[in-house]
Amino acid sequence: LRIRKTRPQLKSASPTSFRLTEKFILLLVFSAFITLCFGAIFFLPDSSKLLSGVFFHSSAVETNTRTGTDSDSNVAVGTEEKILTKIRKDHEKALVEAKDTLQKRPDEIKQDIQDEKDKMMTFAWDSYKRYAWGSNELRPVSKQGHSSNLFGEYLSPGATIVDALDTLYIMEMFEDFDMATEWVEKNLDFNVNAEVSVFEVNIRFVGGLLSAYYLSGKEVFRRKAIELGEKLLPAFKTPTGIPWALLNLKSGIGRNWPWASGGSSILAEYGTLHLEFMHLSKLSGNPAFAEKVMNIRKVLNRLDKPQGLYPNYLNPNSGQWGQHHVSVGGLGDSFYEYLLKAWLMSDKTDEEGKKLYYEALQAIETSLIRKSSGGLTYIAEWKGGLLEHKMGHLTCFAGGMIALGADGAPEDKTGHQMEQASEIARTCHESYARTTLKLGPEAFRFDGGVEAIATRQNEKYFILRPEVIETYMYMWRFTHDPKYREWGWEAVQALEKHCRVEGGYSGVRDVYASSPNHDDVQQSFYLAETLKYLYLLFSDDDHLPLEHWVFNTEAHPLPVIRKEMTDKPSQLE
Ligand code: DMJ
Repeated sequence: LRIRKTRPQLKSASPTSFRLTEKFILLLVFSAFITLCFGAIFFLPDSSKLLSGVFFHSSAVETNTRTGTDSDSNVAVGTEEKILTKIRKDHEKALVEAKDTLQKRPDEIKQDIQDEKDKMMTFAWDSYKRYAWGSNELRPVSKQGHSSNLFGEYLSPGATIVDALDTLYIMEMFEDFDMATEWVEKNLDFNVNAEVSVFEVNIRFVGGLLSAYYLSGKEVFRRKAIELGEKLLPAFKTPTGIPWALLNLKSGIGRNWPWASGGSSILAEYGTLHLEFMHLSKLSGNPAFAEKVMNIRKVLNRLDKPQGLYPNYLNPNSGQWGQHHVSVGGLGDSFYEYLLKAWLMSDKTDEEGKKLYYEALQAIETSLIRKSSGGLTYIAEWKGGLLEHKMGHLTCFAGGMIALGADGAPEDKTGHQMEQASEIARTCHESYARTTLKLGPEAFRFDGGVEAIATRQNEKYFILRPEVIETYMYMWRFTHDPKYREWGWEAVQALEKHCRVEGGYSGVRDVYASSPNHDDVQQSFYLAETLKYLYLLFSDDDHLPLEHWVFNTEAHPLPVIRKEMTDKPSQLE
């Protein structure tokens, strides 16, 4: 009704209904106005003319500025020079202000990401809930569940649920945390005839359950973690006690990956059980867990290490090294991380862990760390005495690890190690910056005329891995250099632009392509690690302080075990 009433009123005011004399007067007023505007330009001072040049492109101003020969023009030039100087000054001031804003930016970024993290985690989690609830992972393009056989096809899956528990809690998404808890109570069952990867189940499931217990105090997580830990114990039934890589949870029969050198177990797998198993002993009162991992140390201590390095392959029957392939990336990485963290998590009482870590780091520095001709520090791989000048995305976690250990470094090496950590962070940032999508390749090389660039097609993919952001998070905590938050923000933008699809976040097949080709997998570690480290990068330092919490290799926080600590989570700071 209101519309009908209004419309006729508008119509009656329309200019088409003016009489001829009124039209004529209007025309006169309008042309007088236009004449005044143009006239004003001629009478305006020079400074305004210069400005008007912006709109009208005054060629007169340009000519005078360039020649400045006759006296009249000299006056104009003098005036214009003043104006130009002022403009230059204003410009400089603006630049300084812009720089200031850049300094301030991390705070603004912090706000952005505090908003964004909710959006990112909520979107990743909601998509999983909607399309893949109960499956291991989500296929965000085809919008369905994905059963990665890393966890065993029949193990009641839900890897994303268990991996994301602590992130939900830390980000205060409590309704979702409760929903995930209920799923664990009702569905997470280990009495299944399934062959699983001991390493993956330990870092994602045992680690995820332990963290959820320590954060929330809910008994179900403690019970399930111990139950699962007990299921893994048969993996250690080998002549040396070095565990099998794969284990059938029902029969307790283990074996190694068929592709591993001469039936070997893998350094990064058997060497990444220590933190979780120490906590399992603490929580269960059963010393067996701690004994198993301490025995691994004993076996390693007896062996000769080529140039002080640890080969990736070790035969669990003979106790001898397999192929002499050394890597701080895939197959080796988290073994080194767990030596350092074993010491830190023991309230710095595990002196052996400390010694082994710093010795290993020294050997890595001597034999694997190199600087490219363009000045980028990288960690190469070692194959039978020959260096392969390649660094994996996985290896980028080492920046954070070296920074974390720098404080306790022997022989005044703290500064040196911090420098090394920041150089590695820079190199890994470069590996992102030198791509089209601004996301890092799986591996990048420093040979054949390239630096920090993937040259092989099968090394150009990005699967939402966390290691580079993990290093930014540690570097930020130890230096508060704003560039780490800037770099983290760049990663957020790239993830949003290229990995976000309708049904969640997806990896991409080629980071150098002009547009993303999605791999259709939202990895569970994206929620466990990538989004958590991003969140912590923009949180205050007292949010999960590093003096009290040690992150397992899947970013599940475990408390430092104080000598006087009981197993009650309420006693944690
Ligand atoms: C994670 O499962 C862990 O960080 C592991 O140590 C290595 N790689 C993935 C993520 O890239």
